[in-house]
Amino acid sequence: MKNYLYYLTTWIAATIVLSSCQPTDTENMKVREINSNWKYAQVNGDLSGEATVPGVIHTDLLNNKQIEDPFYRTNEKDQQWIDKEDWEYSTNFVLSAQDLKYDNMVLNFEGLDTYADVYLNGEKILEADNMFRRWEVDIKTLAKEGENELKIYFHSPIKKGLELLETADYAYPAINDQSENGGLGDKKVSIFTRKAGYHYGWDWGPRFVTSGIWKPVMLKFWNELRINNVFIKQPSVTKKLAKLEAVIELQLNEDTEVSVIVINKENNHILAEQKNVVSKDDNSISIPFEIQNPKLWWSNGLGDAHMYAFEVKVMKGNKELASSTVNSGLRSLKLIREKDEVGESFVFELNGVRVFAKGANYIPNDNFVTRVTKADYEKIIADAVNANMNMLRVWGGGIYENDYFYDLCDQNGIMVWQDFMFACSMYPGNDRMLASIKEEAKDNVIRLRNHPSIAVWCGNNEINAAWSYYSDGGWGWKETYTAEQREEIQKAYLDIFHDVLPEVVSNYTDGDDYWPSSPQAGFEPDKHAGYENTAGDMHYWGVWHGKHPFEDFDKYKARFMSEYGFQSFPDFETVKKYAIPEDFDIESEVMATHQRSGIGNLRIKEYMSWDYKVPEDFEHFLYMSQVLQARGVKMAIEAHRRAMPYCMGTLYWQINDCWPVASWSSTDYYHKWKALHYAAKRAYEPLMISSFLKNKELDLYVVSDLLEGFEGQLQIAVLDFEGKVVNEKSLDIIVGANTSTFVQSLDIKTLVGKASKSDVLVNVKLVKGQEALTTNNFYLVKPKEQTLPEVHLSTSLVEEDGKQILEISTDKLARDIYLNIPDQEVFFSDNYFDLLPGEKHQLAISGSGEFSLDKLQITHLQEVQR
Ligand code: BMA
Repeated sequence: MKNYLYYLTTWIAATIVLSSCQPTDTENMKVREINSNWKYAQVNGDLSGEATVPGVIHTDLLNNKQIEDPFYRTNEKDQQWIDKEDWEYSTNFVLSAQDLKYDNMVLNFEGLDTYADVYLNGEKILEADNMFRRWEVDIKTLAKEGENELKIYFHSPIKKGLELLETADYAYPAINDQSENGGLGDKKVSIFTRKAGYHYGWDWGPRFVTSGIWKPVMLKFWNELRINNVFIKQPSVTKKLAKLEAVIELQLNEDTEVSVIVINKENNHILAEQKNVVSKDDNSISIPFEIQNPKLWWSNGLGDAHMYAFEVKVMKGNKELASSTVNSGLRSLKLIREKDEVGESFVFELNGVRVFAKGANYIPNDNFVTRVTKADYEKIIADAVNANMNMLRVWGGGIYENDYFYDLCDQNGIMVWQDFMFACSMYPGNDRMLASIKEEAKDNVIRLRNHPSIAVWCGNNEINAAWSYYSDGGWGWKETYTAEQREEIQKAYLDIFHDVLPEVVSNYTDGDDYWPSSPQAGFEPDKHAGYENTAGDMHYWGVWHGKHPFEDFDKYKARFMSEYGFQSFPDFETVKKYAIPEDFDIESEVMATHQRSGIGNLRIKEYMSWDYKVPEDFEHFLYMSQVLQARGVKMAIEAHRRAMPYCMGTLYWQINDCWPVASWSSTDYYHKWKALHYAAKRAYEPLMISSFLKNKELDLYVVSDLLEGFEGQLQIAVLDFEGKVVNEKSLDIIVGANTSTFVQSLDIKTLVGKASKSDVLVNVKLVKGQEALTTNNFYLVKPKEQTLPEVHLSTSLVEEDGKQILEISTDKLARDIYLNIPDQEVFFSDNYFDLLPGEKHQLAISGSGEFSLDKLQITHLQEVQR
């Protein structure tokens, strides 16, 4: 992993703008990006300036110093006027006589956000209305030699939305659309526009409804033929043989005889060659081929995520007419839903292995995604890998991510649960909307289908549950509508999620799995998810929304836990970036602006008071909120893993943030790991010892993702906080392969003997032969019921193999040790850990500048709970 400083500085510089596809020039195809000399202008006002493309109006105004940093303090409130304006973007590009000689010339818009009228040399060539679509316009007849003028008129998405609301017969639910913050009262307009839902606000996000050219604009020229698309289908992949099929779609001027070659770029080996006569109307070529003993693509933890590069060349005689390279990994990956004694399984099977999915939900990395850099993407995926994850869910209220995101998931063995972009709202289902959704789905499915990481396509986030009756365990949205309206909204729902989307997945992928809504208790639309499902996936928000205690994570488990979580505040170092000392109170206006869940602060305080003393001090409160979040989510992850193979996946809400905010995230906007990310890394280790505390017993489990079982030993030591051994025992166990093994219920009275259970901890080690494989500590009472001793910590800093290693030890038990160097960008390879008396712990420090022990700040639970 590259060091944190590298990511941070690149992030701050934020100069590398990602292009969603890599244009390649070949002899026959010329690609030119139109990304320079763009200007923007306010249509009904005076603001104008140089524009960055790809970009959006907010970042252009910011770059030209016409607005302040949108994320600073309460600036968001003053910037709500921007989305009510129309904006015009324009540039000129020059075409040579040579350019005009090409038979074909198109303008490609990889993404326009959102209501955009495009004019070339004064003529309207496109009316775009869906942020998620790609557009291509033939400009052969309109383009001229010399200067060409390109103008894009962006209509205010809010004004357009209001017009659509006017014509609608009723309002639609959109619980996270912060219309009030946008000055619109209760007018929720987000649902009318195919645009990222979170732009309109969310319970972790601000409201910035952007406009702009958010993906590259390209000019493409070619002569007789071009490759529109290559799809490497994988009809059958086993260890011994991959049966594959390259499906190549061509676009050509006239019927032509071509030969097509498929090459394995790794060794330049020709995998297949086929002669075809292709016509203008029937231009798809299918070439079967095989690879013996293929190197398979595995998810993180199970093996290499091997990628193949397939080059396709279209030849006419000896002349290459077009070529294209597709990267893909060979694997069979299926969502297995089969009936069993308890219900129906929900498990991903990769190359015949039933994989327990470990990961998190993922949201866009910024409100202004065009400034997310390659380094940001690399960092977030590295953080997922580093935390032993193998799956991320690209959640439906954001965007279909950038190609680079999926490339990284491919390379790192991170499976992707891909939502279509629909979340927590009902949507109109008129013909225009359905047609737009269909094209959006096609564009994105075709763009992403070669990525081996894509594990499932999911219709939407939480809509099935939200729409259904209270009595069915739902949120009861339908109860507020008349029978007629209900029928109409329901029809739109079924059309989108049970007709249009599954049909696109089935027509344009190689049998990829589709799941209509997350969560759902079965495929059929009436299978609403509640708290008791024995089929499908589950979002468990009893902890947090329902005020259930953390212990209930063990009670409510389904076949796949695709959401659950708990909030925390960001690190103080992060807070200092958006707030000033007078704001340092969680109820201050600035801190409240950066906390978008109405119940957020209350919930954090209430849960904190159940398990800890609630500190008065601001910094201590931030720290405690992170320790609390980590404690809760760790309990959840362990409960879900203990429930293997009944439960086969756990994705907590959420790995990242789109701005600096109090939220459910485990890494913040600046990629700073919260206590939760460190806890998740431990809880997601392939081998994990876990326990569940009952009244009189401690149930011990060992969970293993390893594909082979083994014989080992559990060494159990009951220690007091000064390190004295109160009791010890050792158990011979057999650790099952790829499952959870219940070891024993330990009687607490026997375990602690004369000691008090509030004064001891249970340290358990898993040992195989002489090798210590993993360890975990368990406490028998809540933290606030413990009297933690005063501690003396010793630290030293050494350099080993060019790395700065911090060694830390303690005389007595120290809990939740948090290391920080104020005002310095540092990454500690471990943090927020417990240290046993006499234990020495080594961890690496990386980041900017010299590290000095004098500046090292150590916080621990006993200090904060005093
Ligand atoms: C789930 C998500 C998000 C939301 C989160 C926290 O419902 O799907 O909509 O941000 O919970 O409330």
